Amino acid sequence: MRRDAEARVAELRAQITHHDERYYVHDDPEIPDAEYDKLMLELRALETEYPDLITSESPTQHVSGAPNDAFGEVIHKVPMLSLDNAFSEEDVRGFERRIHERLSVEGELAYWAEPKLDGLAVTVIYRDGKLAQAATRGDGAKGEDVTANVQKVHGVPPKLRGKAPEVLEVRGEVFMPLKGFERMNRIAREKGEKVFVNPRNAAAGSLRVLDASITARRPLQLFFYGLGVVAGGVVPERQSALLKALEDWGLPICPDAKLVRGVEGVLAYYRDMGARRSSLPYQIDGVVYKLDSRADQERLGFVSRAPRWAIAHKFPAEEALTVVKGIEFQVGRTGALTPVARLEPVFVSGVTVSNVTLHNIGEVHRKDVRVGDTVVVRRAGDVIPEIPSVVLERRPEGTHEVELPARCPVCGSEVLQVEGEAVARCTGGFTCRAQRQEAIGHFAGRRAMDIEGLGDKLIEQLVERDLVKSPADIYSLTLVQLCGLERMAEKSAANLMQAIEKSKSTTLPRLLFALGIREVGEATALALAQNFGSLDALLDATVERIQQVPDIGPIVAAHVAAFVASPEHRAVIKRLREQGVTWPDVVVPTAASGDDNLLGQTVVVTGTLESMTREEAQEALVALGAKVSKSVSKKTSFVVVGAEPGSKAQKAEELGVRMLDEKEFVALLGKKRNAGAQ
Ligand code: 9MJ
Repeated sequence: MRRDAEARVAELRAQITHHDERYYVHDDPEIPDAEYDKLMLELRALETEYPDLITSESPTQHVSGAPNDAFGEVIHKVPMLSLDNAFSEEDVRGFERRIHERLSVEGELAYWAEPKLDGLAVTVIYRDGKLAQAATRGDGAKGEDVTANVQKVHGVPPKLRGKAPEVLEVRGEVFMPLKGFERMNRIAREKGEKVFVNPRNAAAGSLRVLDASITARRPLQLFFYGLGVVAGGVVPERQSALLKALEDWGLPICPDAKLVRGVEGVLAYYRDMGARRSSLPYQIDGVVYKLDSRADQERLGFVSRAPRWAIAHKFPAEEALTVVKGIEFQVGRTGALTPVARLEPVFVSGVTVSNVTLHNIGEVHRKDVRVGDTVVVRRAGDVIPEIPSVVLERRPEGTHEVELPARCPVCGSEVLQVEGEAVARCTGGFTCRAQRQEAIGHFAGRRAMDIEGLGDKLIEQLVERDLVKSPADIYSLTLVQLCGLERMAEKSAANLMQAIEKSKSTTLPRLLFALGIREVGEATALALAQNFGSLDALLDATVERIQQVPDIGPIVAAHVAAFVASPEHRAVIKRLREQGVTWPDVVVPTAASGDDNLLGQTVVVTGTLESMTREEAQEALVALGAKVSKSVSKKTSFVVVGAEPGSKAQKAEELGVRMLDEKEFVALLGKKRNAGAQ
């Protein structure tokens, strides 16, 4: 047993030392922080069980990060420590219990709670109010001189305001706000330069550069949160007051920190920040609690590498490692082949992830993801999981680069990738079952024909059994056919028949959108409807005429022209008509209709209408060429006000925007519709 432990301890120390070097020296870690934390936890557990195995060189006993020789060396007079981690509520309760025991106090204590920024710790010395020196944490005892770089960080004052101590050493975290990180990576990607895997590495890699003009061009920020040496003056006794003093001297501090009471207070803060985490402008990996009384902080002191009076309460990991079991290609509505990585299921950020989309073949090659690879899986907030990188060091022997299949995995048709386009497509069109299924799902969707109850599972069966080959087939389905489907009771079949019947009466913009013409979304469908007025006019249009529609460029125009020219699609439209699908024509402005039409007018509908739902009112307006908006502004042409209107009517009143009641509105609709029919 002991033998095993000894060997494992040596192995863990070697691994941790390797990962420390990747993280602290090269700013280029191989594994997510949570994986590193696991190694550290295991080492700590073994050292607790076998205390005689502890040596002063163990990574548990010191702060990692040997300084890089290229920078000048700075000795920290007050060591720069790291923080102990809490991963559960129990850990936090243990932390607070130990504080009470050591201080022999009862009752609630006050804590300063702040976000734990994911960046690079630095210390900055102000002498006589002027920025004199800045350094990285390094190994905690000595760091790198980054004075020139820190001077270039946005918001770091060269001089302090007011009367600060003669020597004031302040500590904080340099980080890169998310917006800046995304912008910087986008530019780097466009130029074909190296992109950073996360904001922390981007911050570290932007600060630890010998040419400070590079730092100046990077969107860095610094929040201060603590002290080093102080001489020739006093600072407040409480952590909360200290932060206020730093702010008064002009130093940037985190706006999301606050004073809380007792263990319930810190846990409430944790939950609150957890909920806000994905909407914060910067990346955090947890929160930090610090005892508010600095006199008590001093009484508690430190253990090995961390203070006893502070703890970092980590959030669930947003990144984890797993293995790619396969890479498959899914076929979408327009035939686009999307590579999807099938993963060994892994728990990240509160959910189990087993599939991750890789968007297109170019992305697979850029990241060089292969079957058998160990990859980082990332899921931030409610965002769709992604694979930011591959752990190349763990690639097994004999892997192959992923190749684009020559034939569609669903129908066997040829796959084509147009030069200069990221997406490869199956050329099977409606003969491809996958495309058919997706096209019918789109057609039935809420924003298209809105056939309630016709979901993916049902469509899958209908297509599989060849009951529906094109959208028009939906309208010849019978009750008997529907009842024969799996998990379909008579009642739901009858409801579905009703929903199908109801969808027959639609609008031209909805129909155009539902047809699934490539590149034609709702806005383009509306523009086409408003410009051509009727489907027949569009069916007769040339590509040049289509391109005259505002906001429609040559590519979209070519897709629309190809669609209306295709005999297959014309047949579908003919059959839709034969089955009783109808849509009124849309009023097209003419010189004669002048001011009398609604084209281009912006209308808001508010309150409850008696003769129609708000959605119906909005659709009627759109069919007449109006733009429907959700909020009232000076640009609003008029507001339709139903019963019990809210603040929108009030706003219209204030702005002097014209208001119509339901009667006036119905009269207006009648007049316009008649005008359109002439
Ligand atoms: C971060 N990373 O945001 C500390 N930290 O305090 C905050 N780090 C810290 N405090 C003492 N907010 C050592 C490190």
